[in-house]
Amino acid sequence: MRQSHQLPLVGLLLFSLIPSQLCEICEVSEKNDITPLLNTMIHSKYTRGPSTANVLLSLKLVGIQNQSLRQEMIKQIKYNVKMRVSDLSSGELALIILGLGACRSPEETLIYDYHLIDQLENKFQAEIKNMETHNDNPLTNYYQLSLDVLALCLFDGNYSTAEVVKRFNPENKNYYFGSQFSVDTGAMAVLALTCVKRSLINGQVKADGGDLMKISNYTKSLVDKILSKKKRNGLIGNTFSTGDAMQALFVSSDYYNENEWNCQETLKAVLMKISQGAFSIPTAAAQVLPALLGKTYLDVNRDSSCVSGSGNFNISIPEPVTVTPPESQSNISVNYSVRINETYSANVTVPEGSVFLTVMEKAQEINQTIFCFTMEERPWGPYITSVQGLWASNDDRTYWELLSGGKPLSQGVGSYVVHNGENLEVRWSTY
Ligand code: B12
Ligand SMILES: *[C@@H]1O[C@H](CO)[C@@H](O)[C@H](O)[C@H]1NC(C)=O
Ligand SMILES: *[C@@H]1O[C@H](CO)[C@@H](O)[C@H](O)[C@H]1NC(C)=O
Ligand SMILES: *[C@@H]1O[C@H](CO)[C@@H](O)[C@H](O)[C@H]1NC(C)=O
Ligand SMILES: *[C@@H]1O[C@H](CO)[C@@H](O)[C@H](O)[C@H]1NC(C)=O
Ligand SMILES: *[C@@H]1O[C@H](CO)[C@@H](O)[C@H](O)[C@H]1NC(C)=O
Ligand SMILES: *[C@@H]1O[C@H](CO)[C@@H](O)[C@H](O)[C@H]1NC(C)=O
Ligand SMILES: *[C@@H]1O[C@H](CO)[C@@H](O)[C@H](O)[C@H]1NC(C)=O
Ligand SMILES: *[C@@H]1O[C@H](CO)[C@@H](O)[C@H](O)[C@H]1NC(C)=O
Ligand SMILES: *[C@@H]1O[C@H](CO)[C@@H](O)[C@H](O)[C@H]1NC(C)=O
Repeated sequence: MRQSHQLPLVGLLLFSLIPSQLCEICEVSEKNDITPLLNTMIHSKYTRGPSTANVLLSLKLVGIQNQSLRQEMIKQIKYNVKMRVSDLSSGELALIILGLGACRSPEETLIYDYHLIDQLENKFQAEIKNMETHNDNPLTNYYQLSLDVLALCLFDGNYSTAEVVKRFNPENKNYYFGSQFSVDTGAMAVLALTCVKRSLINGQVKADGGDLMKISNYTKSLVDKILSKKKRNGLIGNTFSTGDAMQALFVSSDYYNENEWNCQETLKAVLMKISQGAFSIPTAAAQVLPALLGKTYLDVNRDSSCVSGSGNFNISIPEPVTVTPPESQSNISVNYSVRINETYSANVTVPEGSVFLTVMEKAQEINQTIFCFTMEERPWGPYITSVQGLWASNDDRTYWELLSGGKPLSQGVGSYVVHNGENLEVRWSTY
């Protein structure tokens, strides 16, 4: 059940002073339900790849101790920090700080050895500066700006509350992609704003009185927007935003009524998706796991949360079952289009069970000029950066949107499995 605390007179202020300890957050009762997530995270080559910080953060938050894995991940992060810290985006660095710093473990010292807080302050400033010179568009996005504020707030970095108040107004366009409110983005902002609010109340950060009021107001408005994206089945936004939304709702329970959100229902919907194999990407698994065990990114700097408590359990993780692909594959054909101002189409034949990327590669073989594309390996898989030589740009808010039957997909080209007769499209879009 969602927390059922009653604080009639004590009210908002006191609640904010003793945050979340009071909450009885809903969490999984059957630990086996999360085994597929752990499998994905632990037995994956990606553990050494770009999603390392996210996986480390997630495993530490829920108290899973696998020393060999942990050492491997820290080694990877150390390498990234040493060799290419200037190439890291602000949010990537923020996640590294959160991952290293979680649970007051020995590797926390790396944050200070490598001056990561200073570097994050600079990267955050660069985001703001880009907004000033590029029509309010950050270098990355508001999901990352929220991660930045969160990491600076939790690890005593220097940030301006006035800047946060100025930027994080819920009406800011950066919370939206197209006309759609981004639940993931709003949820991460709620976590960041909650941290800032707590610092203000505890007097750790100075601000004028109006800031606290505004931050509360923003939080309320964002929580309303998140709840308005609740689906009939309990998911909030889509499968992949629900974990972040749960975290946001855990820390903001004084901004909505108990009857506005049924945590158990949402939990059940996520568990259903897990059983269907929806979280097969380590980043996806890492993002959803903390919420399922009642944890949030705000627990990162609390000593108790990782060392003991209900989150800490002894789980033995079986080797994943490797599925052998069927012997004789049949072929399917799809109608693949690239849409810029004109639409270019081709009938493409691929083996059954192929992902979107295979279609794009096949199309490129058919006609290199019109179907050529580039991609980048990201934590969520391959990300399409250009098609026909036309490059996506954050400064212009342009990207290559993926659609099927005219509807945007909720997975990338490396994950989405195509169907016979489907109309697939990559469309030059703005967000
Ligand atoms: C911001 C954002 C975008 C921006 C990215 C550009 C920008 N301005 O930063 C825009 C709006 C362009 C975008 C596009 C898409 N996105 Co997006 N995006 C996000 C968001 C909100 C934050 C990502 C981030 O910065 N994370 C923090 C940094 C540190 O991590 P990062 O992984 O390095 O971030 C980079 C990549 O993730 C990449 N990226 C963004 N989206 C996607 C999607 C995929 C599949 C891949 C491989 C990479 C990728 O851009 C980020 C900035 O460089 C996440 C939400 C989330 N929960 O993570 C969704 C999210 C990652 N996106 C998602 C999806 C589905 C898409 C699209 C496929 C949508 C579509 N139908 O076209 C496209 C990508 C198509 C392509 N070209 O390959 C899903 C992925 C789910 C999944 N299982 O794969 C998420 C989780 C949202 C959701 N809940 O559905 N996205
Ligand atoms: C610990 O992680 C390693 C990978 O580094 C993995 O091989 C091993 O199976 C994990 N142990 C458990 C108990 O999950
Ligand atoms: C913190 O940043 C502000 C500007 O954002 C600057 O004026 C101030 O001197 C900084 N303080 C420290 C201790 O770095
Ligand atoms: C909160 O924001 C809304 C919309 O901007 C505004 O109408 C309202 O007066 C604000 N409330 C407070 C307490 O600031
Ligand atoms: C954890 O599991 C391992 C292997 O099953 C076992 O040897 C160990 O005693 C367990 N530890 C605790 C604290 O239960
Ligand atoms: C599928 O297509 C490939 C390549 O075009 C071809 O070699 C294969 O025989 C086809 N398979 C079937 C079952 O038709
Ligand atoms: C493929 O899709 C394009 C764009 O939607 C459409 O114009 C074309 O007629 C379709 N081709 C076939 C064979 O269905
Ligand atoms: C699409 O057409 C519009 C209007 O003709 C033009 O301004 C724009 O540059 C074109 N876009 C691309 C990517 O070619
Ligand atoms: C696409 O190509 C396949 C295989 O060549 C063929 O069976 C199918 O009828 C074609 N579809 C369209 C719409 O032309
Ligand atoms: C590729 O498509 C373009 C535009 O439709 C066409 O001019 C060109 O001849 C095609 N190339 C091949 C190799 O089919």
